[in-house]
Amino acid sequence: MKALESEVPDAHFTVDKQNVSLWPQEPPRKTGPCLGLGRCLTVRAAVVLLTLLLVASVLLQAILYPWFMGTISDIKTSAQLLQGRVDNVSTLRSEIKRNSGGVEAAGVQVQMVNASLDHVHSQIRRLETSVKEADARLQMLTSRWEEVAKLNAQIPELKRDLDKASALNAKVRELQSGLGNISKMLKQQNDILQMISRGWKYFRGNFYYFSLIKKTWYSAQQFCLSRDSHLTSVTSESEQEFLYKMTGGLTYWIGLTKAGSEGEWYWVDDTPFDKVQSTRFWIPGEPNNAENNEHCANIKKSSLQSWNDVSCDNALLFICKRPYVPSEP
Ligand code: 2F8
Ligand code: CA
Repeated sequence: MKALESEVPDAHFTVDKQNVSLWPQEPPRKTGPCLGLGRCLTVRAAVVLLTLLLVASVLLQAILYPWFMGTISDIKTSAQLLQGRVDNVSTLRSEIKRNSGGVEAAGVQVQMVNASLDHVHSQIRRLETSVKEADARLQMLTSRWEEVAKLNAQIPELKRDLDKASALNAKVRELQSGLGNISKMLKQQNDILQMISRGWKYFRGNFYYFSLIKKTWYSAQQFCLSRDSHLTSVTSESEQEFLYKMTGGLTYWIGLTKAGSEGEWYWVDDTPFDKVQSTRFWIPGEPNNAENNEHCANIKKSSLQSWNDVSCDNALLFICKRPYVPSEP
């Protein structure tokens, strides 16, 4: 090896535009031939090859480096984009995880909303049914309303008819009342006529019976009682006048007595005896209770002053009196 180093000087090379030259430390003399032909070729070939390799390397570097660097840059960019997307995916995943609970809750709420919607839907159907029914009823009411409107239109005429009917009804009631009164009067007249046909006289609400036979005062009262009456009382001047005019001058028992009392006059039909008002009906000087035995009174004269007291045992004509009580219809 040392021998070779000593024999071969350090190689230097230059590259110009057309040639690649390889020479020792001291450029060889061009005039000197290679020491050995084979070795020289080999060296030259090696030099050429190395040169070519170097050139190729330089060219490759010159060409491929930008491409390579661009590719790396693209790869970096892609990697950065990918990293960004991975980050986005991670963010999205965490958000999805975070929102999964919300999604589940939202799902439950959606189910609830769906249930509510079903309920609302069924209610809407029911409402639709109700609306249809209401519509049918409304139509029915409308038709009835029209009927009512027609009837309302007839109201004025009906009111006039009603007024006429009311007036007629009032007249009918008036006539009925009149008829009732007439019927009542006819009934009363019939009652009076029946009593008159049996010999009774009628005067201002009372019937009077003027006997045809004579009796003692007590027997006469018993007879009157058997005819739902009493010996007559006299309570007014008109009644007194009626009675004395009917006697025709004959003497009749009346229902005035003091028998059984302590000297006080009383009416046998329980009418209160007005001593003062009755004074005008006595014959002047009467009652004198002649022989201390005159305890019953009669109508002796045909005048306002017609009463006389006599013994109750005398037999005289007598007058019965019965109040007229209209019978029920
Ligand atoms: O003068 C009055 C007197 O007249 C009669 O008696 C005489 C009467 N008696 C009879 O009628 C029975 C009395 O009563 C009367 O007071
Ligand atoms: Ca007398």
